[in-house]
Amino acid sequence: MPKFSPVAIRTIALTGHGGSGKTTLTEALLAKAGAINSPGTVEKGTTVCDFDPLEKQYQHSLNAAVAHLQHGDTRVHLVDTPGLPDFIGRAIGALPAVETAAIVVNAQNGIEMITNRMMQWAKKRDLCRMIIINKIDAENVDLPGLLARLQAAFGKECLPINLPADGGKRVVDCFFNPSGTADFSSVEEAHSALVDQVVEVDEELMAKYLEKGEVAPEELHAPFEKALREGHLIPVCFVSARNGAGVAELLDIIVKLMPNPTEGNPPQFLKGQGEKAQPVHAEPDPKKHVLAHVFKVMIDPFVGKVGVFRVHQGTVTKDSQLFIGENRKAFRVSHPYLLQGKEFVETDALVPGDIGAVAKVDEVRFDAVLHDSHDEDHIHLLPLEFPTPMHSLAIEPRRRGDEQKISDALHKLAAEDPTFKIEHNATINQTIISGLGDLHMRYVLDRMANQYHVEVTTQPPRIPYRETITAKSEGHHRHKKQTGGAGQFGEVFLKVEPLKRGSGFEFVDQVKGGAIPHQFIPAVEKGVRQVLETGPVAGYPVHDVRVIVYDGKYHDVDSKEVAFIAAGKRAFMDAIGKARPIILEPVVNIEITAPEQNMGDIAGDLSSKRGQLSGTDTSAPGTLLIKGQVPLSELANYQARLKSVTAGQGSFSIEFSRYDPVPPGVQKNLAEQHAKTAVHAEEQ
Ligand SMILES: Nc1nc2c(ncn2[C@@H]2O[C@H](COP(=O)(O)OP(=O)(O)OP(=O)(O)O)[C@@H](O)[C@H]2O)c(=O)[nH]1
Ligand SMILES: [Mg+2]
Repeated sequence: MPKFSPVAIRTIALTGHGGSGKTTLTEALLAKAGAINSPGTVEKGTTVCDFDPLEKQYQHSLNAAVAHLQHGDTRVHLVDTPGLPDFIGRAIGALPAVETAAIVVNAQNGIEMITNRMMQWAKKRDLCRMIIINKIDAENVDLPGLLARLQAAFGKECLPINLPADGGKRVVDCFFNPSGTADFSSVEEAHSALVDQVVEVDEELMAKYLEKGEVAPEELHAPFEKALREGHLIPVCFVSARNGAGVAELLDIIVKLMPNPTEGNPPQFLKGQGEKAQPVHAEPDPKKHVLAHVFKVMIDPFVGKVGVFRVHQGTVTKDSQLFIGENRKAFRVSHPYLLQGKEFVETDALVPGDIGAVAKVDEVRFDAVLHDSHDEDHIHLLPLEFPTPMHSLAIEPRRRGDEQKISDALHKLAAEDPTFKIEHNATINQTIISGLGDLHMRYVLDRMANQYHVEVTTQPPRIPYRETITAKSEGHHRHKKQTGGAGQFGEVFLKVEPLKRGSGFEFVDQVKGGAIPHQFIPAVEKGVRQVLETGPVAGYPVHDVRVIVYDGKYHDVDSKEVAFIAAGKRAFMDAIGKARPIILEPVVNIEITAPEQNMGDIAGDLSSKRGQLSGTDTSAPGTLLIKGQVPLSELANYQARLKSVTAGQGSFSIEFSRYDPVPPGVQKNLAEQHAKTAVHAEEQ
């Protein structure tokens, strides 16, 4: 029998902006519960969760890490996630593993980019949310102001469950035993606000409350969970991970008030693909078939490939035979583990709510579903939405002959990281890697060097321009070649039409009466697709175009595949040339945090870079959050520029917004550059 039943388990992700103190808070919680002897620090590189050498070097979490503790009779799993925008893919990936997302807010910096995003992502995934305001010990923090800003940003359902007292040295409870004096606001008022909010989800209780003016605390539990589940309540609590204020209280809140696996909203599984996919509800019942989801894959130097998963249904034991997704061959678990950072703790059984790990299973991959029945085939999780990788580097091996090793290393890294993409451009024989930012790219290169011992040279970020057309037109080509005996013949007529931005490419076959025999249509499409890779204006990929092939001619003897590939290609080039082709560039949303007095300089700089401001907010006293949009190509060296304008105080993050046409001057430059390199390539 497992020691903990699902109702005695809490599974929580600590999320929030980089530097808000999630890893330090995990440390404080583990130490307070006695799971570790004393808390380590990020500065010394002694924390449970930042165990990777690169995490110690960067002093930031780079991947989700898992730890567990016991408080009373309850087991708590904590998932410490990265908060830097460059590594946010790993935090998003961990959301389906938990009932509760605790969004940690830095009391000094206030609401930051990832605070906003995480509140939205967690809501979209139907998670219960709580807000933890950390660093209440720090100098010059405006806690009442921050609470008001959180309520303005995320709604009146953000209600304090405790309040700071003695100038941030401790907290006073506003829910269980509301008495005492806080540094601001009133404990009684905070208590009634919470009760008022909770009873709103239960009509009977509300009637009773209105009549009697109070309700017993036990009666509040079920509606409290309902309010959390429905997003009708977002409890706010205060802590200092550094001096320990509010940490014991937070443990109590997690155990007494946060949902167990039977009280949360389970993630959405689907059976089958596309429109036929049917929803599958995982039930947190240890007796049912196993359904678990792998949200992290890591390579451990001692035990090899490790899959970290959350059990949503059934019980995983050492005798379990599990299938990975559609694989036909099951593997025997043998050693189910709990994780304490990098330590593997062997255990008998993992039940719904538990986070566990299996080692030495090569086929395990990020986002895989583990199950123990063929009936559960083709089950997958509702896909997660990740930010688009916008930062690209062209890489080349430093040593000849390393190509294969580099490709292997890159694919292993991509298998762990949903926001890292690899592309090989065959035309110019170049490998392009893309991720979420400079630091993400640096991390990939460091991992390649440290772990896989391959080094590469890099070219500056390549902007992923695209080409598209703005008008309908027609194209035609007759390919005819007579070389000695056998000839080549193929003729193609086609039309092109612009599609909505983001639709990609469509190929339509409207050839009537076998003017082009059926078996040659794929060849025509192949020829057309060759052009898509390197567009006619400046060699960038062509997007958002429909090609309709409607007529052609063939020859009984001389028509061959190659002839129709060539004809399709030329006909498409002919059509695009007449369809007013343009170059599109990526535009990003940018959020800049900087001291108020630098606002003028930052705004001036952005508008000189074709950028637009869309709004400003006060994130903390004296600090502004500036939002805008700017073409990605204008952000080269922005880190350095912002640093010099703000004397090192500013920071920024970007995310993809949309593709827009480039101004004519820019298009002319890009086309000229392309013409030059094309000539150069031909000369070689
Ligand atoms: N004054 C004060 N500093 C804190 C507190 N908690 C954390 N810090 C400091 O804040 C910095 C960032 O802490 P981390 O725990 O690494 O923050 P994080 O949220 O894990 O950051 P990422 O891993 O980048 O997302 C470190 O220098 C900590 O020592 C706190 O309660 N008070
Ligand atoms: Mg961290």
